[in-house]
Amino acid sequence: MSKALEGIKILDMTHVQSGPTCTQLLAWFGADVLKVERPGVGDATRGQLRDIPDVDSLYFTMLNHNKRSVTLNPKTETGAKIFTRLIEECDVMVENFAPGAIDRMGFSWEKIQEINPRMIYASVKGFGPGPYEDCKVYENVAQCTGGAASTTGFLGGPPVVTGAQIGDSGTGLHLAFGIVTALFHREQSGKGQRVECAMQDGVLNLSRVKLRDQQRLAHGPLPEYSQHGQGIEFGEATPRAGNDSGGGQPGWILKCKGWETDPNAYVYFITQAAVWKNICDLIGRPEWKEDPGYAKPEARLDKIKAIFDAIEEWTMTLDKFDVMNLCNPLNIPCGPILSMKELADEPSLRNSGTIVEVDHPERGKYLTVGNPVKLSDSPSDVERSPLLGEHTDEILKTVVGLNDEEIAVAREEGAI
Ligand code: CAO
Repeated sequence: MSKALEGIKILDMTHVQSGPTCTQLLAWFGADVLKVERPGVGDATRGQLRDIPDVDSLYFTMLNHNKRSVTLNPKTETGAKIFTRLIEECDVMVENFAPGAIDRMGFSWEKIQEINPRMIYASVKGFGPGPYEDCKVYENVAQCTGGAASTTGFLGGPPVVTGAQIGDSGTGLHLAFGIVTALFHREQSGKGQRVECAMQDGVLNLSRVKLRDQQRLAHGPLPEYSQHGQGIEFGEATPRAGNDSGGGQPGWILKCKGWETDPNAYVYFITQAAVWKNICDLIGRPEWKEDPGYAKPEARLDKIKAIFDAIEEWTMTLDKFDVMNLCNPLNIPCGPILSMKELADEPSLRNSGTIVEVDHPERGKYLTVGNPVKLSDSPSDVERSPLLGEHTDEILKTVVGLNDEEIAVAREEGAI
């Protein structure tokens, strides 16, 4: 079986998280990703959040699997020549430097097109065109400016950012989709094009149900928000909704047995209308099945908090996995709150390749995520991240076409 993106060469100028997420995904699918790093320095994340002295951090390794590393400074004369050759040879160039950094290296989009009209040039920036287009942006800035933070947290409390890296990894995923789309388009047009993803746009795309609710507010209160049932008025903007479900089926996080000492002894429970009768029987409230105050979803809306309190009385008597095991056969949607420890130890995630163990020459064995997208005919294996400049000579010889003497000169000049 061949890899889906075999034969595609990526000139990877990415660093930190958003861009590397994108190119790692393309590498998992079989693209040959050449990660260009500053000589002697490399991607800053190699040295950030280190757990072992002088060894590439997990932050770096978990974002740069299946890539080859070449050190190169395109700002030197020889470096610029080598970089030009790489642009000629590659199909896609990806970067997520601060706005203008690639232009300052002397490689504008116009110049890149001139060198290779088939090149797809993909960038992540914090913002699209507008007042903030020149700003540098990190994950939480994107979560805050993209609408996620204003709608996350509990009513009356401050905005909250989420641990899921929707600004960085989320935008990287959007970018990968844009690149593959542009590659598909190139098949017909023969031409490359520019692909741009702003982190603010990516976060807003993922927060769209909250923009939906913003517009619904113009027509009255949002009955499925539990604040409505508690008689709390809505303001002008979509409020923070705690653990309310983002959709039409009410849900909440409920305590399970052991919650007093285990911070993750909780379950997400959804009172899906279609299985209401099953829920009533399961929690010992069979009278709610026919009671006009509870039987229909609309009748329950002003009692959501009290209903979840009653369900919680039941879940608190059970282990979170027992809740799931009892609900599943009755088609009641729910999910235990799984800690990172529980996920790391979960055999089914190891079997599916969603969590994999990788061996690294300097750090030894560690866990990482595998490709979450599974293709039936194109497997993707996870290979360890490269050491800084591990493939410099190999790439300069086989892709750029330099000989040993030329490589030695480039090294002496500090170009590689
Ligand atoms: N050789 C020589 N110089 C290199 C180089 C190389 N191989 N690779 C990068 N550089 C230089 C760049 O040319 C740039 O120099 P100038 O500013 O003089 O032009 C500099 O290194 C790095 O640029 P930067 O401003 O992007 O880096 P930073 O650490 O200051 O900022 C970040 C980091 C992430 C805030 C910024 O890159 C950014 O806003 N990126 C876009 C948004 C994004 O992706 N954010 C998510 C990051 S993940 O949390």
